Amino acid sequence: MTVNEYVKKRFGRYMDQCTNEEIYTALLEYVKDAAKAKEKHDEKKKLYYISAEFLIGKLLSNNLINLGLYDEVKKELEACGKSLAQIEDVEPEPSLGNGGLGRLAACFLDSIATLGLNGDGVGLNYHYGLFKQVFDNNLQKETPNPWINDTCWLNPTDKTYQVEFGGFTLTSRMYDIDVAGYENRTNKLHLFDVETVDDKMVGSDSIDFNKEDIAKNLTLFLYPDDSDDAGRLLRVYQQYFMVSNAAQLILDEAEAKGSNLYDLYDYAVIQINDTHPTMVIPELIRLLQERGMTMDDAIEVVSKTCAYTNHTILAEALEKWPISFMKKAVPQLMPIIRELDARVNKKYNDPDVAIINKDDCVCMAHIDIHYGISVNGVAALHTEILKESELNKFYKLYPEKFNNKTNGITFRRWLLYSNPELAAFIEELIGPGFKKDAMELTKLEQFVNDDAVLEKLLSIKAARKVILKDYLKKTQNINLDENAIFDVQIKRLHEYKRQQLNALYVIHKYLEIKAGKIPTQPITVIFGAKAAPAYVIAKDIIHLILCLQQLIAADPQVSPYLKVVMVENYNVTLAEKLIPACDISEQISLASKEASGTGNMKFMLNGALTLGTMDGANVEIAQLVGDDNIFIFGEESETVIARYERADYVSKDYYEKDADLKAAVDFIISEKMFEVGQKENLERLYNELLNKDWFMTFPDYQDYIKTKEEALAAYEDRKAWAKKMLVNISKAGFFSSDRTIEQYNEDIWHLS
Ligand code: 26V
Repeated sequence: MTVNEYVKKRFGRYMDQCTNEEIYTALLEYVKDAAKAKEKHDEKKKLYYISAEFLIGKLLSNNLINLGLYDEVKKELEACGKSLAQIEDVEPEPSLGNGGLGRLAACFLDSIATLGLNGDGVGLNYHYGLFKQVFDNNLQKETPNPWINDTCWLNPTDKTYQVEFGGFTLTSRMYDIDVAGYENRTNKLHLFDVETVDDKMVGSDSIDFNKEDIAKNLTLFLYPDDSDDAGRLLRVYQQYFMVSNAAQLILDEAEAKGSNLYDLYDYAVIQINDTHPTMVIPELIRLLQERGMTMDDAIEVVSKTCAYTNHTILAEALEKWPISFMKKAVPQLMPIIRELDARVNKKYNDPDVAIINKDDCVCMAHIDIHYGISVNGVAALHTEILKESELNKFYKLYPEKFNNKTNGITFRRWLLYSNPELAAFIEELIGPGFKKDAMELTKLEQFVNDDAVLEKLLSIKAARKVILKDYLKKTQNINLDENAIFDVQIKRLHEYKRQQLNALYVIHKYLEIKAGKIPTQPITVIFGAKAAPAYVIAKDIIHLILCLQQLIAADPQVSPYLKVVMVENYNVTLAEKLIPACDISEQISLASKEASGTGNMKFMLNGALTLGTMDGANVEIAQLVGDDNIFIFGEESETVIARYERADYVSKDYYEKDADLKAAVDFIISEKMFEVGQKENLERLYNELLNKDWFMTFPDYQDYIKTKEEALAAYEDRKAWAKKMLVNISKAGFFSSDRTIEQYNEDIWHLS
């Protein structure tokens, strides 16, 4: 059946008589039917990728591409005078993730299906996801981001479970989203929800709600504010709800396929995405005991089924739940957790590796490490840091469990969909093989001295800048200069990612221009970032950037040469537009702090050059492309780790010794800034930098300025720059999530 026939059947009219909303609705059914035809149900063993976040982005075009229907649907729409781009505008983007961790989970689901592996995602059906960011008076405000309606990708199922909490029981329902692999099978993303949730607890312009009434608020938001106990406790309720449903589903499916549960690991493998799903371990043990197993047997079976991925070394992000929370929310798990703790203590007698710590908190990661088959980091450097410092004691106990799985990204979304111009050109040069085997991109190296190819790469980049300019004009009324160098930093706002360092560069450049030093090329520095609602300094950094944007735009002496743009509500859809248009990819975290980064990979694939520290996967990018094709600056992780150990960093010393740095920092609290910004916020940020600067921006400041200038100078030799772009694209194949998933399967999952 053609799309037009779907439209006719649904609405009684053909496409040319229908609204975009109606066509979208019909296309949704069309895609769902096509995806369903590719489901498989025959394999014995299944992977369950449990994650509190799946940042899936819009799905219409991606599904069409993966199902091999994109070109024909696009043509059919065009023949009726409709454009797929306009239909896509109808689709809301669900914000079911914070950033890299959730987007990684979405890329992984794509690759699992694309490789033909039997693996489903399991998570939660948040009604509003993460908040929608709006700017008001140069400050971030948070509003709800509803995405569930009658025409969305969720398919309700008849699967329901009982989930028991301390003092009450909720009935869940499972909703499924199809995950169509690229020219391969369809898997599922299972999202659990509870029918008593009351969307009306939330107004339209605020994300405040009553955190006490769990039955009504359980799945309203992703990660409610964790600055207070009520928010933190709600997160425990969410996590248990997620894993109790997952565990019941896993046992049901295994039994249905003939498992006697003593052989559960032949039917199921569970990947625990960060510690958020850790309670699946005690929950499975509990359910297996309920089904007649002894504690010893249940622990043994579960310990052979679960694997854990660590995504951060930041101490404040390693979950430790107070026993008092656990007793209130999930009292039935506490005896099991105490037993798991007792066994560890008996065996090792070391409080550092205990599950319950001296403050009566449950260390979630410790459960995963003791009672799982695998512990992996997400980039080579990150895994080394886990082994050598953060988790060293555990590494000594279980060296065989530790392994690295460098992150990856799906090239379907981040190249074929988001940059069709580049994808088509690559295909022209090396054929279509790179779509299935990303390592074929190395074939591009043969064109490194081909002027016509280099010219074309530059012209594609120029065209993508115009596309971005038009898009930002239309959607956010932002004016870009397509002739400027686009320098882009898009990621969650966090001090360790150091947007503040980039902002200091902007101030430095502004002051230079004011002093008469005019850049040879106009520069546009683009930011996109949400800050956690309770993260005060992160919000102050957003305020600083927005103030700089306003101040510079209003200064005719500076604005022709320097522009600062902070896009509102940075999300997957915006990333798809920003990344293909970028020249310089800012990856400037404090070395040792960014576990991997995945934006860095997307930029490289799209021919942007990295300006970054030796952190996360930047290290592997640098090794692959070589020193000539990347701009590296700053102190290395060993230096940073040693400085933290000595605890002798004094930011003021740097400030006092460096007049240029001092001028940039002082500008934050200048009269000019107070004219556009809030004194309180700017002074707080100034004081934070001067008296703390926990993520050590000052020691890297001069090297950053110098290296950025080198990058800007290199940009002027257009041919040399294009060569660097080509090398980056040709080496990006390693960062395909297909490679990552092959390694997970080979080393951990062992699916056929
Ligand atoms: C969590 C939290 C929770 C509350 C307090 C502040 C805070 C700060 C950081 C985090 C990070 C959670 C884990 C995470 O998102 N990690 C990211 O995972 C990506 C995929 O592996 C990786 O590319 C990023 O480098 C890593 O930051």
